[in-house]
Amino acid sequence: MYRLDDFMAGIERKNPSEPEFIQAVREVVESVIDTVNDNPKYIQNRILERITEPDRVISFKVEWEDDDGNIRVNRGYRVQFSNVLGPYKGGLRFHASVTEGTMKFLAFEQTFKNALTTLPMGGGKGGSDFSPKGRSDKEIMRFCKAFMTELYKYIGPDTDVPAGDIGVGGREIGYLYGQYKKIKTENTGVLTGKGFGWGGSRIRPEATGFGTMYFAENMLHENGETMQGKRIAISGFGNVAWGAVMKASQLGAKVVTISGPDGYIYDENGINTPEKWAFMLQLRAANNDVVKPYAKRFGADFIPDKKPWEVPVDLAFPCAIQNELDEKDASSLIGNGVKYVIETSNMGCTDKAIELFRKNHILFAPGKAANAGGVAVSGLEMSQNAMHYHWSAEEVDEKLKGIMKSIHSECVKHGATDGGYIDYAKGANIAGFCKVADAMCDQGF
Ligand code: 2IT
Repeated sequence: MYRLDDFMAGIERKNPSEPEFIQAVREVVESVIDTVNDNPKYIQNRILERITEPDRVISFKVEWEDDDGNIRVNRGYRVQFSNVLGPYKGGLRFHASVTEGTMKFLAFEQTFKNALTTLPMGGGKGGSDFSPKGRSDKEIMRFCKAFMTELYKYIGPDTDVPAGDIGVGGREIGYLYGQYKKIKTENTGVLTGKGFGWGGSRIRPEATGFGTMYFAENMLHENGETMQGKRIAISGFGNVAWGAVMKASQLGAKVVTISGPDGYIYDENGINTPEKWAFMLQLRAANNDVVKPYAKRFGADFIPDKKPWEVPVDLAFPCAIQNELDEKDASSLIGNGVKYVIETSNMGCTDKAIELFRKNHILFAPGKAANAGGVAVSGLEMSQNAMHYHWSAEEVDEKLKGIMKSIHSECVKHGATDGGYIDYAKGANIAGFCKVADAMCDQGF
């Protein structure tokens, strides 16, 4: 018999000063502990101990030269968490906040998320504490090339397939892929999120944002509602927020906020035109980490140093970074009548915020379910690369919709409670965990 607090005390001892990893593990173990205790196979196979320990954590030095000729040193990481279901798969994050603990939490989450997609992918994550903010295009290229000069040793199309995450988009994937090819002379699908002209998949840039809206649509339908006319708050302004804003508008909803580290934009008219979407891409490409210029360009309000969760909305989509939405934000959303919170950043809500949503019966979708569309289309990119073929945008979009629908059904199946409330977080954790755990039992240790 496992007890949550005893098990977590062991995790805390083993992973000191990694609060995000401990938080991610606690969320999963809390959800699955009854399932584990009811299943002698999981106990005998020591699944809880084994599933919370990464296969390996790789850290390496990245040396590069800035535009003024100074030599810079950053730390690079790749955490290969689990390859039980397939090659390690997960993004690369370039952000000042990156630490070994961040990488471990993201790789752990990725393992269950990838399991939920039903595609054959294990879990991994990588990145660096390099901050692209304020860096020129040439500096980014030099950094990416130096990073890949180390990373290439550990990856391969059937071993470990990285992709983008915060600070790593199409531009960065291009430089990373270019360097991999220079070293290996190999045109393989070793990275996903590639440009369409050189092996990338249609819809991959949009996939995380589209996927989270498809997931939300499924939640609404489950509740007898539709997206039409709903007011939506979104945080962030990068790749994920961009896809989400576009799809929400296409589905007839009105997105009234986006945000950056400098504050948030309130656009009463809705962020609903191709010009506004294109401007978001410009903001991201400028590497300044600000959203304020949107306000001037489109006559919207800019609220400095605040988060968008004070705006009354029907649905909220945190799309920026871990723990961006806390207890206070949750209270203000609930006070303003929010009905659905769809976590789209990885672990975007604190545990106290989630507790409040549960207590108030606000439907809460966890990131590992709602944002799985990104990695799902990465999985489809791997399939297309392996076939030396590509599918049309319509074909990929249809597959993405099907995958999000099936993840939603899994959450409902495992997360339904007696009172009728659906605990999506619990459902996602149980569904993802059992898939990995069963495969571990099958494969031995
Ligand atoms: O968090 C994520 O799922 C991603 N950053 C995408 C990973 C991927 O391999 O496409």
